[in-house]
Amino acid sequence: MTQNALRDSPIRCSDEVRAALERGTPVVALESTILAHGLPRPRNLAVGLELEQLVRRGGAVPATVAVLDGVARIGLDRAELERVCTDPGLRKFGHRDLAPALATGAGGATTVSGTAFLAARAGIRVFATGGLGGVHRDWTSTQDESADLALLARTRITVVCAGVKSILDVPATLQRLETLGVGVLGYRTDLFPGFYLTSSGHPVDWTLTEPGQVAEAMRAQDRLGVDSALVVANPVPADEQLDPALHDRVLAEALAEAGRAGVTGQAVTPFLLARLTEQTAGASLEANLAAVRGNVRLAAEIAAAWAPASR
Ligand code: PSU
Ligand code: MN
Repeated sequence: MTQNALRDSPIRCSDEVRAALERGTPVVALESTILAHGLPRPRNLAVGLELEQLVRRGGAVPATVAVLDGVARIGLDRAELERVCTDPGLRKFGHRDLAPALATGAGGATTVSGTAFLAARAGIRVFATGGLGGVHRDWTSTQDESADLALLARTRITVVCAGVKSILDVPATLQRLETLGVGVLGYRTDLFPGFYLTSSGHPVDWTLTEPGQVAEAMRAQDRLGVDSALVVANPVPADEQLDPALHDRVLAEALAEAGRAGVTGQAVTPFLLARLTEQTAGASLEANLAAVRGNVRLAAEIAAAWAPASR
């Protein structure tokens, strides 16, 4: 998109993000659902600030994405980030929610699908998150598959993540990514990561080992006209992962509880993440944060290797 088109766009970038995009210097988009609905308060604000700091240390400009008062925003100041982390009225917006939110003046944190949509429209190519949404384990009865997958199938953006949340049906999600034509690259691993766990046990077809190699794959997408996302699957370091036996036991309990409590739709993911944090006495939270930090650092390196100004 040209910068003129961006000026007429309903998407408002912060001055810092706009300047970086105009100069072609590195930018990393960050999602806000993980802050507003995925992490407990008040830790979420500290994490939001820390992630932005990590992006800066990697030589890139952080662009946290959210919808505030019916305006799609890319790049938040401290007060706005505080709002995202404290406002109990803030909703959870996938890309399908953006138009009605703009029409009604509503506010919400953006999921992977909402964030990737807005970031790509603004010209941001690299995005860091924790774990993607995907196919839920009870899909045959609920048809619950995150809108993240379909959006990534038609958005040229590079998403750095620690795989998909382990609360999901991981092999079914990998199959859907294949069907949808979304590229999956293991970063220094030939096993797909398991979000809280270093490995999900499932293989990936591609292993890349350097940020510059990922940037080359992104340039190849441009040359070929490939219009889908690249998922860079970056495992949590083994010494920071959740104990796999604890993970399996607590997850089984949380899934059974969600079933009994009749939790459905958008509420499922936040419910399960919160139950896991409680039942592991915070250990799942620490593993989640370790994964996100690693993803944000790697995203900054990829953004630096890819940025037009660094070529
Ligand atoms: N990963 C996390 N915490 C989260 C999420 C992912 O570590 O809160 C969020 C992301 O925003 C993702 C969303 O897009 O969960 C998926 O939700 P759903 O399954 O309702 O599509
Ligand atoms: Mn869902």
